[in-house]
Amino acid sequence: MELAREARLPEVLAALLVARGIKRADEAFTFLNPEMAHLHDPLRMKGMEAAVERLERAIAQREPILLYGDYDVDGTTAVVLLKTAIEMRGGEARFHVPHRLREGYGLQSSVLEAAYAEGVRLVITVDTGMRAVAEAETARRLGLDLIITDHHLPAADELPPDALAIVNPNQPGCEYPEKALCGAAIALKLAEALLMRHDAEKTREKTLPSFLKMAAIATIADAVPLKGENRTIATLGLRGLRRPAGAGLRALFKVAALDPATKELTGYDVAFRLAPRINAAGRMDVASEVIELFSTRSAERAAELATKLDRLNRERRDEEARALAAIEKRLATDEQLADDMLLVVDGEGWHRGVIGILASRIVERTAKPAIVVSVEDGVAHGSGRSVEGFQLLNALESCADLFTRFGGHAYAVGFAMPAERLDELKRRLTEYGAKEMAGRAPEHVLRIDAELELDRITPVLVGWLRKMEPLGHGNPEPVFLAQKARVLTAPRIMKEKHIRLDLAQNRDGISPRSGSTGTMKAVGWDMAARVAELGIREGSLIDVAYKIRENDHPEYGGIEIQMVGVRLSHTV
Ligand SMILES: [Mn+2]
Repeated sequence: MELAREARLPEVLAALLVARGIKRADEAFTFLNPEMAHLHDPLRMKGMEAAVERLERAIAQREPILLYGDYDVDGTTAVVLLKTAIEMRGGEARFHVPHRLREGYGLQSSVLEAAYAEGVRLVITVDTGMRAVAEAETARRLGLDLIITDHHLPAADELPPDALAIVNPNQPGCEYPEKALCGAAIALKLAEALLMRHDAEKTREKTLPSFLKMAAIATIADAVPLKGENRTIATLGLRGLRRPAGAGLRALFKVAALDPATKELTGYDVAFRLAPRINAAGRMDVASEVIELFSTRSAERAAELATKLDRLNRERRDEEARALAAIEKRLATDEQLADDMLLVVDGEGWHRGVIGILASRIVERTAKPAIVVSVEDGVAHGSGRSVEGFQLLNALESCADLFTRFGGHAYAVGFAMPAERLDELKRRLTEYGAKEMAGRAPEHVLRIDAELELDRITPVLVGWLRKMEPLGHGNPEPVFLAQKARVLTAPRIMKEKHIRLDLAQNRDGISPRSGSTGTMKAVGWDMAARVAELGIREGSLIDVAYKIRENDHPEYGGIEIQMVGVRLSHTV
C-alpha cells in the first residue's frame, strides 16, 4: 500500500489510517504524533475578539460574571475551565448549572433575571445557548450583556440569538477550521485567548497544558469525533493526566480505581470509568458538585465529593439494571412488542437520567431503534436511540402534534408529552416503524477494519497500534479479521457463558512468522453458546473477528485477542 511505503508504517496501520480518511504521509504523521503546535489560534473563531474584550472589561471593573453551563461532563468542565481562567486574571465568576429535572437543558430567563437583581451585568454561556433567542431578548431587555459560547448547531430556520458575541465554530461565517469541538474545548479557547493577552509564555507553557487535561475528558465524554484538533486535545490532555492534576481529579481517579501515573490513561478509561461518574452527578441532580470537585484545593473535600459521585454512579447503574430487567422481561413475554420494528417501552417512575442509556441498551440487544418512556405525575418523558439508516427524528416529527417539546437528531431524540396520549404515540410510532422499516431484517453489523493474520501480531506491531489511541467516537477500536485459525485445545468455558481458546494461524504445516510464538490466547465474552452451536472443538478451523488486548494479569499477562465474531472457515 502506498501510504505504508511513503509514511514507513506497518501495512495494517496504514490500512486503519486510510479507513479514517487519512491519505497522505504528512497527515498520517500529524495523526500519529499530536503536539501543541497543531492547536489552532483561538482568535480565528468569529466573535472571539469581542468576547475577550468584554470579559477583560468585566474583570477590570470587578463586575461579577455569571457562567451558565450544562449538567453533563462537557457543560461542567467548561464552567470549571472558564471560571479558573477568570479567577487567574483576578475576576469574579459565579456559575449556574441547570437542574436536570426541574429546569432541563438550556438557558432560562428566570436565572438571568435573578442574576441581574444580584448585580451581574455579564453572562457567558458554555455548551449551551445557540438557540436561546427568547432568553437573549430577556438579557437585552434587562441590560445584561450576553456572550454565547456553544458547539451545538444553530437552528436552520431562525436567526441566531441577539447576543453581544457568539463564539461557535458552527455559526455561519466562522472560518475556524475545526467544527467538531465540544463545549469545553470552546470554553478552553476563550480562556486561552483571555490569558494569552496577559502572559503568552506562561499560558503556552503551563496553563494550556493543564487546561487540556480537563478539555480532553470533555472531548472524549461528549462523543465528538476524535480526529483533527479533537484528537490533539484528547491526546495531549490524556498525556498530561499522567502527572497528578488537581485534588478533584486525583480523588476521582482513586474511586474509579485508575492510576495514570503507573498505567497510561486510555480513551476507554475516560469514556467508561471517569465520564459515567461525572455524569452521574447531573443524572442524579448534583451537577454543581462536579464544579466544586474540580475547583477545590482540599484533598479531604475532594475525596468526599468523589465518593459521593461514585455512589451516585452505582445508584444510577442499579436503577438502570432494574429497569433493563423489566424491559427484557417484557420483550421476552410480549410477542406483539417483540415483533415491532420500532420499539417503544414505558415504565412508571423510571429515572429520567437513565432512559437514554436504556434505549441504547435495547438497541444493542435488538438492533432495532428504541424509545424508552418514563411516566411521572401525568407527564411522559421519552428518550430514543436509532440504528444505522433510520432517521429517528423523522419518526418523532410524524407525531409532532402529541409533544409539548421534542428534539434531537437522526440517532438520538428526546421528548415530553402528556401521559394520557402515550397510547396514541405508541400506536402511531409502531405503525411508522412498520412502514419505514418494512422488509428490513434487524441485524448487528460487524465492522471489520483490516485483515490481520494471528502470527502477525507481535509486540512491535502492538506498539505501533497503540499510536491509534485515544480511541473512541470517530476513531473506534480496530476490529481485525483472521481467517483459518486452528483451534489448538478444546474450548474452555468460564462461568457458563464465556470462552477461552488457544489459536494458531493455520499455515498448512509451515512454521509461523518470525517474532510470533505461533499460538495466540483468545477470549470470547458471552460466546460460549455460539461456540457450542458451531460445534467448535480442538482442531477446528475458524475465522475470527477480534480486538487486540494486552492483559496485565501477573500470571496470564501478555498479548491476547478478544473475539467479537466467529464462524467456521470454508475449507475446500
Ligand atoms: Mn456538549
